[in-house]
Amino acid sequence: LDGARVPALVIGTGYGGAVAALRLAEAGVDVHMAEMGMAWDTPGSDGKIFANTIRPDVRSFWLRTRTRQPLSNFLGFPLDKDVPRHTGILDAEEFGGITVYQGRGVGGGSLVNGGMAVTPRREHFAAVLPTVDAAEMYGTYYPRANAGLGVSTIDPDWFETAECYQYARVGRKHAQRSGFPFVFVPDVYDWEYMKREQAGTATRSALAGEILYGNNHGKRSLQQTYLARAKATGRVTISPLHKVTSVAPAPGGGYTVTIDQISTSGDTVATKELTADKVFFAAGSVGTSKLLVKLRATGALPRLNGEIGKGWGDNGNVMCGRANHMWDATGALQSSIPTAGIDNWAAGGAFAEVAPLPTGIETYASFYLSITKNPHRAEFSWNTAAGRAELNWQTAWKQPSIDAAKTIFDKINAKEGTIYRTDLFGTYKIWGDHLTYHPLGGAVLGKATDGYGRLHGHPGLYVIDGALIPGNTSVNPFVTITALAERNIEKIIAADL
Ligand code: FAE
Repeated sequence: LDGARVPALVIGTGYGGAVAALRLAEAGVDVHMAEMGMAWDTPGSDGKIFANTIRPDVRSFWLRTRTRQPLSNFLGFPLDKDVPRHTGILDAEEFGGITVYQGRGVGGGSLVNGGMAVTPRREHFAAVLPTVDAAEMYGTYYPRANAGLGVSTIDPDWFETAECYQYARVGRKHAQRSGFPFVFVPDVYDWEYMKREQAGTATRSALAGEILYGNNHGKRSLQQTYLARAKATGRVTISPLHKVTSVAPAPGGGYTVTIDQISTSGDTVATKELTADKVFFAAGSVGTSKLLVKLRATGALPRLNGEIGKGWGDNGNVMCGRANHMWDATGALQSSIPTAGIDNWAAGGAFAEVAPLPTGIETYASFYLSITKNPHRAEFSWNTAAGRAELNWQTAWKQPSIDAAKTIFDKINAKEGTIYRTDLFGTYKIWGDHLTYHPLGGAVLGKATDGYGRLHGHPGLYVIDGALIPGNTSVNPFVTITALAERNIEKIIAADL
């Protein structure tokens, strides 16, 4: 790798990166991918590649000495514990006003996410990506993305009887009794496999609480879909535990890319330099934004424009739980893959997933992750003295999200005669308003880049991940990230190669 010249370098192996690598390779271009996380292809001492949510271990968190679980408390007990510092799978990256959860490893967010694969309603698309032709997206690129990702919907008959979705049926009953539209949410999980988990004929994964730290079976992450196809072309190589730290114009054309190889305890073991004709930033909204604000401020890429770092949003994520009556048990066995949601976007600005609480015991709790129409947008900037990128999001900016979520849950609580849980995010705290799973923006399409992700000022540099999307998708984001990447790479291959 050191000293090599490559036609295309892709930074990161999440959705945007995987689409770029596959389509470039199919067009005959040799691609190298640098990924700061691990490969996640080797079982640990327990015979499993990924750890369980009930028992987080060394594999669970990215370079922390104490876990930072999204749900920090239960029945008055703090859940976090000490772990050895390791290049684990889930990064809880802390900025001043928000903790941003991200996947680390070959496959990016697809390794840790719920697999919920939701295409926004077409009437909302103009607000999601105002400069993109909706007819093209819904006619060509959303279908292409859904096919490439292996998206499907739960068998509705099985849903009615499956023990592991009792929590979702209780969620439906409460939503419908308050007059809210209830919808099935498609997913990339293999539903036939989940049926066998429930029947006891396959090793349990979704039904064993596997999700945040990876699924050992059943979930189709990018490792099984886009990245498998990319590798099968024979033109794509991936270097795990390789973190890109700089990109700058090379004297003879192209770009010099500086990459730190790191150990599993996070120490740099080698620094490499290669030259790439084209560089695709696919390090995720946060990773790409942090790199670009640094490269502009330090003079490595001086012609990047003033939009770099701007337009960042949290997709309006906010979580809450409700305490049900004893006759509304949600079940001790809960599938970790959510499959249904409450759609109050048009009326109240909230789309709430009925989420699992897979503790292994009956909790009488209903748990929800809401995606809301939050108008606040933050900006990344480079702090020269501290040598790090900062984000100016403020915790108080979650208030519009809480208000939107309350349009659903205040009404349900009034109808059912129930109350919010106050024990899940601390002591006497109702709202999980300190975090997001869905970082979006920082190099917005049509602002920091042209209409197809070409960075202004430096030909041959592209953004092709969630950083392009201006802060909100009205639903879970990865299908939109994938579809936009499919659209952009098609144009780039046709026009720039
Ligand atoms: P992403 O998938 O984050 O990939 C970026 C990759 O770049 C990562 O592998 C990084 O390790 C790597 N990287 C970063 N910096 C560097 C560097 N300097 N050098 C080399 N590599 C680097 O980006 N979305 C849904 O649609 N449905 C869900 O059900 C859902 N559930 C989620 C649950 C959790 C717990 C989390 C954390 C996220 C969830 N998401 C969900 C969000 C979704 O995973 C996320 O939007 C996408 O993964 C973002 O895709 P990107 O391609 O932008």
